[in-house]
Amino acid sequence: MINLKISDITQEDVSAVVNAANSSLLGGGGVDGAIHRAGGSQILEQCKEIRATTYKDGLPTGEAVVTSAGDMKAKYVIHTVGPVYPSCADRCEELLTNCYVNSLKVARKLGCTSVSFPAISTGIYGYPKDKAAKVAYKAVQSFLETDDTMEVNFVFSSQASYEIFKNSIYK
Ligand code: AR6
Repeated sequence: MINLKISDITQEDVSAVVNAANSSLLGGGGVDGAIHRAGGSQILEQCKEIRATTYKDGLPTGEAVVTSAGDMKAKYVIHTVGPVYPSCADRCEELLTNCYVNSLKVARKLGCTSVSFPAISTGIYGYPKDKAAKVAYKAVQSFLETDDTMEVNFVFSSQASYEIFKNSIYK
């Protein structure tokens, strides 16, 4: 099931919230800053551990890793790195698709029943919201064809972003 909603992603009561991180995994602005502030220092500690072990050179664009969600209601944070637009060039769609699919694969492995996504790359990373909406929706819809037990929420911080997404996916 796919839901669209206007909310602050840090308040989601779901198995996992997805973070629009950067490859350093050490925090930033936007959703990333909000998640680290709401979840507390546990998240950063676990991100540092991932950097010290599995991803010494940083998390590549399109990949996903998990930490706990600290003080948030969610159980997990799945961190993924969206493509930077337009320097992603002819790989923008592929890389943004990877973010959604790899995050959902991590969620499935963890036994998550509900996952909330922000509109990855559509803030600081500059991906046009209408184009990103089509890619995001298609990626999630195809994934759910193989796993229809998962509830996936697209969470928007404003009515305007919500409207752009809703209007783009049906075109
Ligand atoms: N809940 C839901 N959506 C939000 C929230 C929130 N609390 N806050 C912002 N948005 P962005 P990116 C929307 O910039 O483009 C960070 O510095 C926002 O309006 O968070 O992938 C990272 O460390 C926008 O539509 O992520 C990276 O360096 C969308 O979420 C970089 O930003 C994503 O905006 C990643 O940039």
